[in-house]
Order: sequence, then structure tokens, then C-alpha cells
Amino acid sequence: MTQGHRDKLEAVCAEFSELLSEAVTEESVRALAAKYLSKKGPLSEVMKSMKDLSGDERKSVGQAFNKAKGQIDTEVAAKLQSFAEEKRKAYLNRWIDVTVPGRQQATGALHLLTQVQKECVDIFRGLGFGMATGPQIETDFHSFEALAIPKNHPARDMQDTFYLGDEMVLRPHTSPVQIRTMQSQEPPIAIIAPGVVYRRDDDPTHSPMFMQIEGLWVDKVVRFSDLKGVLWHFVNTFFGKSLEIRFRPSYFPFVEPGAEVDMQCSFCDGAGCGVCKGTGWVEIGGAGMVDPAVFANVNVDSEAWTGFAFGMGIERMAMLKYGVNDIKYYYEGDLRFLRQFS
Ligand code: FA5
Repeated sequence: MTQGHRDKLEAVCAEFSELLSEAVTEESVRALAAKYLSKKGPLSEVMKSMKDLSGDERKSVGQAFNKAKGQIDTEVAAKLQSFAEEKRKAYLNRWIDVTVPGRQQATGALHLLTQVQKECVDIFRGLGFGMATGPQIETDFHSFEALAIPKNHPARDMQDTFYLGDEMVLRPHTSPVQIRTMQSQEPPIAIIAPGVVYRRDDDPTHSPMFMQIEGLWVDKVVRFSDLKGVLWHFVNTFFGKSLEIRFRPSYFPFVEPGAEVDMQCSFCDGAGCGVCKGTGWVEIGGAGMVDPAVFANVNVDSEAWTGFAFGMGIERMAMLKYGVNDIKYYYEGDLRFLRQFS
């Protein structure tokens, strides 16, 4: 009886060894071992009839079972070890081409609009303007009321604003930074305030989210001609060539007089082309002398102080300088576009 069990165990081990020698992957070795050693596997099957054996016989067959199991474990470990050894040898014998160039590290770059914003800021800083910032989620007071645009004033339609309830808005322009600065600083003040603004606008030259750069200079004697001189210097420095600017009378409730600022088209130098629609001029922003009503709202004595303010679109400046013909390109994140400016 016990010899029969031993023979069967040996036959199972022989069968296992045979199959193991054919296994060529680690996975197949593990699967084979799991099958032969499992509770329903061939080894355990042999043991099922052990219950019919006497105590001594059972002990002897139990030892044979443990031996067979140990043999399978040893063979599996040896086979896995041989695989590991093969891998190690293959690794040591691998061929290394020391002349292959190293992997390139991709470097990031500033977005075109960030670069243009910096260029603009640097020019004004060179004239002595300091940086100022304000929140993009802004109060109605700073965005409109303090800028002499009361509720129901028709000028509110000039900027199609995103309202966040009655008292808060996504700022539709950077002009609220004028108010915040005059509230927190005594004149003289000379600041430049770039930032993101929002309007319900969407076409090839208008985006719902865009960037403006605001300027404010408040001092004892600030003249309209100073405003024009500063903007002329800016345009000529930014475009790196001689371009005229002109003021067209315009209405912004917070400046008086107010003007729309045009520059000679940088594409055709004023001769007329598709970009300037044949006029030779392109609009770049709004400007004017700070209205005394605005000074009154921030407790600045308009008898003692005068000032000018301006606001320009940064996308517009970048479009004109780099020939970008659709505002969407800035915001689509297409690397083919962005890499041209990195
Ligand atoms: C203003 O926003 C005024 N706050 C500017 C100002 C400041 C006037 C200080 C007087 C004193 P305007 O709405 O024209 O003005 O916008 C200024 C510039 O922002 C425009 O000339 C244009 O270049 C840019 N702009 C306006 N709307 C958009 C838009 N949806 N997408 C991209 N650029 C825009």
C-alpha cells in the first residue's frame, strides 16, 4: 500500500520535472508550481487515500509527501534562479554605444503673452513706473462706482461684464487697480498694472479672458502731452522702430478728456495694409486725464493733483508685434504655436 503511494508521488515528481524543463518563462514556472502544490493538485490527490493507511504507514507516506513537495520547491527555486542568472548575464553582456547622444531634457519657456507683458512692463519701469496689482474677482465699487460709472450708467454696457452676484464681478478692465492704488498710496503715484481681465466677448480679435496693462501717473503737474509722450516712447521702444501715435477723442467716464490711442500700423509703417484695413492706423487702447470725480472718490485733492491714465490690450500688442492673426492661438495651448516664441 505505502509503496504504491510512494511510486505515485515519484511519478508526480517526475512528471513535474519533465514539464518544468519545458517551461521557458518565470510566469509559466510559477503557474506550474502553483498547480502541482495546490490543495487540488496531483500531489494532494495522492494523499487523499492516506486515510485508509495504518499509523506507521501514514507517517512513512507523509514523509514521502513532504520530500516530494520539498523536491518540487527546490527544483522551482533552481529554475527561477537560472532565469535570474540568464538575465544578469544578458545585462552584463549588453552592448553599450557610448557615442549615442544623451536624452534631451525638455526645457519650459514663458508663454508669448507673459513675454510681451514683461516687455511692456520693463519699458514703463524704465520711465520710473512701479508695479501694482489687484484682484481678478473685484468689487462693483472698484470696477465701476469709484470710476464714475454708477449702476444703470449707460457706460456699463461698454464692457460686457461677468457678474458674480450684485456686488462682485470678474474685473472687465485693469482700471480698478487705479482706485486700489490711490486708496492705499498718497500721490505722487506712477504705477503700471498688468493683469487678466474678463468680458463677454468672443471673435478673432476679442477673447472672453484677455490681458490689459494699465498705467496711472498722478503728480503736481501732469499734462495731456506727458501722456502722449509716454505712450509714444512706449510704442517706439516696444516695436523697435519709429511709429507715430494719435489720439482720437473718446469717452471713458473716468477720464476727461478721454481718447482712444492709435499707433501707425507696424506691418505697413502706416502705408495701409490688410491688418490696419488700409487706414495705416491701429487702435491699441484708451487713455485720458483722470477725472476729478474719480479723485474725489479716493480722497485725492483734484485742485492739488493732476494725473493721466491709460489701458492697453496685451494680446493686441503681441498680435501687432508678432503677426498673430487670431487671438485663440494664445489660449489653445498648441505647442506648434507656442514653440515659435520660446
Ligand atoms: C478700457 O478697458 C479702459 N479701461 C482703458 C482706459 C484706461 C481708458 C484708463 C482710459 C483710462 P477698452 O474697453 O477700449 O478700454 O479696452 C482697452 C483695450 O483692451 C482695447 O483697445 C483692446 O486692445 C483690448 N481689448 C478690449 N476687449 C478685448 C477683448 N475682448 N479681447 C482682447 N482684447 C481686448
